[in-house]
Amino acid sequence: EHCELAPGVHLLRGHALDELEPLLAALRAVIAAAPLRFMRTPGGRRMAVSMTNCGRYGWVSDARGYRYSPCDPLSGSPWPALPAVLEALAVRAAACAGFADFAPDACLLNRYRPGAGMGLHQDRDERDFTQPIVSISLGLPATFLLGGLQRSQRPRPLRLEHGDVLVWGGPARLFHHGVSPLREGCHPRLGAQRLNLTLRCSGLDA
Ligand code: MD3
Ligand code: FE
Repeated sequence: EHCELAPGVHLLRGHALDELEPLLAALRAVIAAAPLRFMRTPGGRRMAVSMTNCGRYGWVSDARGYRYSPCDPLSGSPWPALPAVLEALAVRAAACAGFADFAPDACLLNRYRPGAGMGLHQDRDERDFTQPIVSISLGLPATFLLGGLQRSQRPRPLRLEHGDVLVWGGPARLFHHGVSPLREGCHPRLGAQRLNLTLRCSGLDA
């Protein structure tokens, strides 16, 4: 099932389910090498969502600001490689949505526990806004908030479920978005959590 929610926002329901077990095995290996951790905002507050990365670059936040880094600050080592199963899934989803040459070099892995959410924001730490972003949702469902270019635009709630893949680019690339606090629950495969993978092209190698 494929629908365009707004120009440039494509929802591919259940797209991540075909290769779920290889995907989960790959994520387990990523988390073993680069553990999930609560980063701090530049203002010093602990984020509600725990995060890690894989791929050539990882998104990090600390007192120095938000940026992409080739190394995990916890270990000083490069982030784990982007698993082939994950890259293939993201490239295929982007192509389905009309973005033929998606070349992700960064994957942020977010883990939401019940009660955790993400405030309305734009993804603008990348250098290349011509490339789309692909987001994969696993585990407990979440209410995603889809806003517009203007922060003042009232966001539209959208339920994202286990296996859903969202691609956004073009006119939607800089839309505001957020995630409502996760409801309590226990997913049969993933337990009391939601995992979100966000694949991006940082543009750092350009
Ligand atoms: C933007 N993560 O890590 S990704 C982030 O579910 C982040 O963990 C959220 O925002 C998460 O920066 C959401 C999905 C997403 C989906 C649709 C969008 C972001 C979007 C549509 C327009 C703009
Ligand atoms: Fe975002």
